[in-house]
Amino acid sequence: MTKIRSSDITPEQVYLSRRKFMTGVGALALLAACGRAAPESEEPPAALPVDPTLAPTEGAVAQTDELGDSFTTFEAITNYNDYYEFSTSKEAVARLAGDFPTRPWTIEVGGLVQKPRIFDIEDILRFDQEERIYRLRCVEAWSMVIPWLGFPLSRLLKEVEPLSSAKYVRFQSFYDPELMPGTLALPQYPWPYVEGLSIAEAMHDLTILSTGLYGKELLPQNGAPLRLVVPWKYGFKSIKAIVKIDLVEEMPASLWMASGYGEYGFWANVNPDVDHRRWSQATERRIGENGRRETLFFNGYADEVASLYPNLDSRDWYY
Ligand SMILES: Nc1nc2c(c(=O)[nH]1)N[C@H]1C(S)=C(S)[C@@H](COP(=O)(O)O)O[C@H]1N2
Ligand SMILES: [Mo]
Repeated sequence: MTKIRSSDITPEQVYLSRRKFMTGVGALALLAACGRAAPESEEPPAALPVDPTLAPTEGAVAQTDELGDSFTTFEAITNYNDYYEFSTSKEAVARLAGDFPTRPWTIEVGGLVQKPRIFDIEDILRFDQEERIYRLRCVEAWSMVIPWLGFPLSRLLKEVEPLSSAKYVRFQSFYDPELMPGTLALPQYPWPYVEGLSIAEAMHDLTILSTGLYGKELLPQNGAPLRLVVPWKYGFKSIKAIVKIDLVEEMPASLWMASGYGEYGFWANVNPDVDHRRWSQATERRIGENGRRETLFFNGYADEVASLYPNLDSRDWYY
């Protein structure tokens, strides 16, 4: 007699069967629990296409983004990671980050705000969490579709009451060379990892702080316990393991800007027509698929975000 061990059931299978259940009996309850209907949820889930090759649970539904692209597997999302603090080898990050301690954890939010505050990660988890299905487009021309859990960054920022003099938001990652072997291998990098957004970008509804994916808490390799997700920009903007958020007047220098390697600068909006110095951005490899697909302007989110950028033709927005 064959027994199914619980270790044979992947988080993806559990997640998809739970989603199927929720679609059947509780889609409205789910929306209510989310506190806000995510754009993806406005479609009746039963109408979403099903990719049979990716459906471990018979009849599982609603496993695509709004363009009909299938979710990348949990396996791939958690084992193919860019996280230079641990390693430049994407396959090695999960193992090297495995024991990274994500509790206790605090996030200091300050700078040009009325009410600076230190949030405990438990405070952060009390914000209503919702699902956001986003494409993640790495600058290295690969991409995934990830069902994140999180909440709009704007909700956190409103709590600290930004001053009108604040023009940008600066994010900083946790940094401890003893826990992060990749930083010792790259001593020439200006650690800690830092990224930034304009206030308008930070307040945009698509910009989230993420605490989980596939219905589970984030794993260290994906930036636990708290990371940024900005789906219309190259993936390096979506900074992991955030410990500090500052509202500032001047454009902050990101790690990549400060590195002096001529990498992408501050704006880094996805654009198939603006190439990296060393490779084309016209196409990308979707992890789990064969061949290449065309890269989308603003990673497919132009309708939502193009209005953030006056004079869209200026190359400056895309590098
Ligand atoms: N602190 C930190 N954040 C980071 C990175 C990093 O090296 N360090 N890599 C970035 C890059 S290049 C990408 S593509 C995404 C990858 O996120 P994922 O591993 O969860 O898919 O994380 C981004 N956030
Ligand atoms: Mo990346």
